[in-house]
Amino acid sequence: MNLQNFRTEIDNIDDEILDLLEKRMEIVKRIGKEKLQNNTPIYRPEREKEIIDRLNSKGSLLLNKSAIEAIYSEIFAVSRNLELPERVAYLGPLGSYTHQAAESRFGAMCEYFSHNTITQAVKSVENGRASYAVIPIENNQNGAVGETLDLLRMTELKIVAEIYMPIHHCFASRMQKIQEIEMIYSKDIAFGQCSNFLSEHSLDHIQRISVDSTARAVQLAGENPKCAAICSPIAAKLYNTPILFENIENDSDNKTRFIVISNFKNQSCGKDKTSLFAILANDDKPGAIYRLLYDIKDLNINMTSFQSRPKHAGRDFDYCFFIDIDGHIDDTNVSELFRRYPNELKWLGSYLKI
Ligand code: PRE
Repeated sequence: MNLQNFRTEIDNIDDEILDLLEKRMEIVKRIGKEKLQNNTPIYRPEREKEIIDRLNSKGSLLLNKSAIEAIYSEIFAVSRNLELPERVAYLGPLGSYTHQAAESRFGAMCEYFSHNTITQAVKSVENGRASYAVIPIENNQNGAVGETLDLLRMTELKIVAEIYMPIHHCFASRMQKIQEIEMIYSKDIAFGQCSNFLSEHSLDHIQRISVDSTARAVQLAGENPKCAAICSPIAAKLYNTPILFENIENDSDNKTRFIVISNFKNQSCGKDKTSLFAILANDDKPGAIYRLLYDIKDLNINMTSFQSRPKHAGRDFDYCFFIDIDGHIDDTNVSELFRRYPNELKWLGSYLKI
């Protein structure tokens, strides 16, 4: 068979795929109508997981789980947009790592709103302008994002999904010779994450300017010939700034966890995570935290994260706790935990554990 014959065969298969997708979308539209009538959530991560798991279990020889996920995440994004056009707020600017995380989950079809701060992104869901907000919550090198934890404590919105994204920084500049660079823009934590690269290339003594986001950094570096930026390769391309070095982070396992915030409750998918805030009464007395941790153990709940945050009220150096546990709020042991602390635990959402 020659190339032309192969291509004709592919064209025929593509026609069939498109016809089938059209049929799938007709059903999706009907589901959407029903959901709108019953006022139930459009985004159902547990159902999407069920579909991916089922397809993966068929044991395709050429399509592994990542390939199936990549294809279906776009199909799901198109489906959700057909049911109800999605509006997603994110911590910008355009090309930020958060923007990339948002696109990886919501695809190319929906409407995105960039915000300068995490607070503004969350507010735009609270006031109904967006249906979801995507914001960073922690990085495996730098720990928790305090602003996000504090907002979760205050808002009535819930975490409905999490996204883990590898973070690979590059060094971008219009200068061809790095010896002639006079200023480097980036985000403070990105400078720290690339300290080895900066030393190895004798860039330690160059003036550093910290800005809000790595995308903003490369935008500024792109406008000024003697400047460079530490940023994502996607942002460097977006702002037309040549990449001189790629993967310059100290640890190639650099990852950020992002969360999706919205105003509905997920159903359990059997592999869930629940986030909560513990604001304990009598926390100036011995054993206040012990009592909670004992109950978590007593109920056979696996705790996966425990972080303290300033209470911003009452005594100086007073703390509350952000906690992740395995399980869904409707699981017997998790709901029992909340029953034991009716006024001290705030439920922040139960969602598919990645
Ligand atoms: C569908 C779309 C969006 C949801 O997030 C989950 C699944 C899909 O495309 O399969 C359909 C649907 O809306 C549903 O099953 O609830």
